[in-house]
Amino acid sequence: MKRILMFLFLTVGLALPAAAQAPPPILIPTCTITTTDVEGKMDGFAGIDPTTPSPALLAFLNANPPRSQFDQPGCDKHFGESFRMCSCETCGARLEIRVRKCGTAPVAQNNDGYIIGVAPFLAPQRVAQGPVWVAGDPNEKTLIINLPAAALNQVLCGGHASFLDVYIQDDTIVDWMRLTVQHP
Ligand SMILES: [Ca+2]
Ligand SMILES: [Ca+2]
Repeated sequence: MKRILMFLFLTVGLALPAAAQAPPPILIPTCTITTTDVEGKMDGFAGIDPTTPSPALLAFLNANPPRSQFDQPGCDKHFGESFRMCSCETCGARLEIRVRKCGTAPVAQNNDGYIIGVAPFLAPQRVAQGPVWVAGDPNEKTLIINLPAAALNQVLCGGHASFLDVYIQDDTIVDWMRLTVQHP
């Protein structure tokens, strides 16, 4: 009996400090939903598939014609496509764009840029922007652009926007775009 009591005492004695400690915090994941939206067909630049720009992006493109569709060959055409957003609050997103140079002359693409946000892309309407091509790029590549939550949410929620607009300059052909969004 004495041994049993001693064992119980030791067991309780060891257990008490642990029981007195605060329970570990319960980690509640806040970004558990992932959605993916592909625009255009992943067909290796085959044929021509229509784009579906938002009204604001269409107006932006029409102000600077001509515009291009998915897979449309040729240079000096401006490309735009939009993603309909189900919510302006996100945990960030990643945009992949399959691109090809419009011609063999390396000069043409050097100055091509992209802008992502809400057309007409005034300063408060921009989530990301940058060059499409950098020195040494092959003729085709997948451009990957991370869209931070803070900038994305500010542009979408602040502007009450339903679309995320993507504009790509004039000497780049686009095969497809894929937007992967993390949601709360
Ligand atoms: Ca250009
Ligand atoms: Ca395509």
